[in-house]
Amino acid sequence: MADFSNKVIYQIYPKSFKDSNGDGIGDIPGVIEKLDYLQDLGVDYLWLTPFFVSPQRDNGYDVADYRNIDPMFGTMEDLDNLIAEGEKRNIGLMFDMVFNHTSTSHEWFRRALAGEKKYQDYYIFKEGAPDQPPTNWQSKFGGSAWEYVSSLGKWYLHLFDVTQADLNWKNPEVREELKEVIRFWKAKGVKGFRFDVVNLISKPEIWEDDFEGDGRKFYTDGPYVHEYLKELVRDTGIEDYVTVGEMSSTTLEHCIRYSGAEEKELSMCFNFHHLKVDYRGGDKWKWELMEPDYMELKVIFEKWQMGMQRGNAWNALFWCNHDQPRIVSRFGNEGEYWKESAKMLAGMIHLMRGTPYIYQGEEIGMTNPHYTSIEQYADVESRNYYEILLNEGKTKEEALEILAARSRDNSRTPMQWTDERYCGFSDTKPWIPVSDNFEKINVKKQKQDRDSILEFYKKLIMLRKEKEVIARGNIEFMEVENAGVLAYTRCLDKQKLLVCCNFRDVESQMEFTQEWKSGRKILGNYEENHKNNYKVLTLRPYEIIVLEKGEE
Ligand code: TEU
Ligand code: CA
Repeated sequence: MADFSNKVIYQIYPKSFKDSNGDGIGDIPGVIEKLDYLQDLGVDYLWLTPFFVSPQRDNGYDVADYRNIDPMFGTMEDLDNLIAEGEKRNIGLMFDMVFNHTSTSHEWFRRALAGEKKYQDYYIFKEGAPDQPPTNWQSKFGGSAWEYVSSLGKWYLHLFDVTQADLNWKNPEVREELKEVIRFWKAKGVKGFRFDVVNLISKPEIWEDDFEGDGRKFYTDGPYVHEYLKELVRDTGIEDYVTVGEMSSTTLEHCIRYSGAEEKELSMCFNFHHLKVDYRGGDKWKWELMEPDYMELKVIFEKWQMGMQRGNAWNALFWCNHDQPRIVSRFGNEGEYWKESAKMLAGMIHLMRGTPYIYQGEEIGMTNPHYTSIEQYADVESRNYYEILLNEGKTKEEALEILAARSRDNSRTPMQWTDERYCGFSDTKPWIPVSDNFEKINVKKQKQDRDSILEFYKKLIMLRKEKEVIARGNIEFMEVENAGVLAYTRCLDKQKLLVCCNFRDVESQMEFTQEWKSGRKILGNYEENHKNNYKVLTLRPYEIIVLEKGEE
């Protein structure tokens, strides 16, 4: 497997990145317009979320044609142009393969509904009475995971929206079809692939009810998932491409196999355990407000970083993506310590062992948009759960307060380029409302500020290129009593770094060891030097300090 340890990947949600033709919807020509900005930032790959033909029920994760671009995003020529212009800037493209399910508008599903047995076997259809779903499993977007088709007298499985029918990976014809999709985009010059919820593709042999949860225990990291991944990678020759799997509700053991250097499955994987420390209860219920448990966060980081290191496997490092609220609103501070906390969170994750991902707008500290009415929300998951919360007896205000913290739309608002109307994203009203703070938080303002969050991200990316210890060094966590302080070292030969992060909005102390007396500060988010007596290090609110000890 190739080494992507010193690379940085930037995630673009095209619908909200830049609108080039004034229809209020981001598009591929808009991405091309911003390639110089991305080259200046210093990123190596661009992961674009799906722009394929889709009814947009789940904003493109409901694919109706894997080989064609949806006209709302542009033309195939625009795509060829993006790949070519990216190449000129040494930026590779990573496309998002949604292979667990297709849209019910896909030709395959339409032919299945028309009664063609071949295409019914592309999906998971089960005989059954109209009032008796095959299992009691729940969709991740609420409601039953089964939909009855009366014309066929059968149910079909949809782990997500009812318009997203799960594919039958047991069928070799399905696996062959999907390999052809990879070969098609490989031939076009695509350099990497993200595989959407790829650890859900292997369904169980026996279909049974789940009396403790929503059914995920039966299909998550399923019986043949590793075989399917090995076959897909081998038969399409993408062992040395940059590949990342989104692993929903997975385990460390499986992630060591998914991204193990010898396994020849994927280059790395996303897991989400660190983004559930503010979720409560079974299956980690998302739709309830809870303060983040920072002690649990530290435990999770240590378990996964050390476990993946021992397993010779590779992490995708991230806080943000198109499904998660903005991290500075979630684990940082939107007010007095907005800049410090955004920088601290960035440094914490970028200096760990793995390949870091930057989600559009994270590099300028974009926050949640603070929507106040359900009409502002577009996301199918959010709108479904708004109704579920009301049906559970929550008031509209309570439900809206939960959505304002949890909704996936928090990260899907237009990228804030300038302080002009519609934040420089478009010259017409965007498909989703702009965040209420775009005049204060935008690229144009931060490009003129040497102390900006944007400049801090550039420094982090440069450090990763300059210092091999960041890309390839071993990681070790320091025992720190204080629940609000996370500290770890990175070592490679004689190079050593110490990274100390204060999660708190108050001063926090951590024990300091004599060996770091000679440490040189190479990165921080406060100007003046920190006070320390080399026994106790005092960290200011949301302070990050990075010390280096070189050859001695
Ligand atoms: O996400 C899968 C997934 O696990 C998330 O949807 C998660 O369940 C939810 O957002 C947390 O509440 C992938 C894509 O990233 C997401 O955008 C798609 O909606 C989903 O798969 C279905 O394709
Ligand atoms: Ca457009």
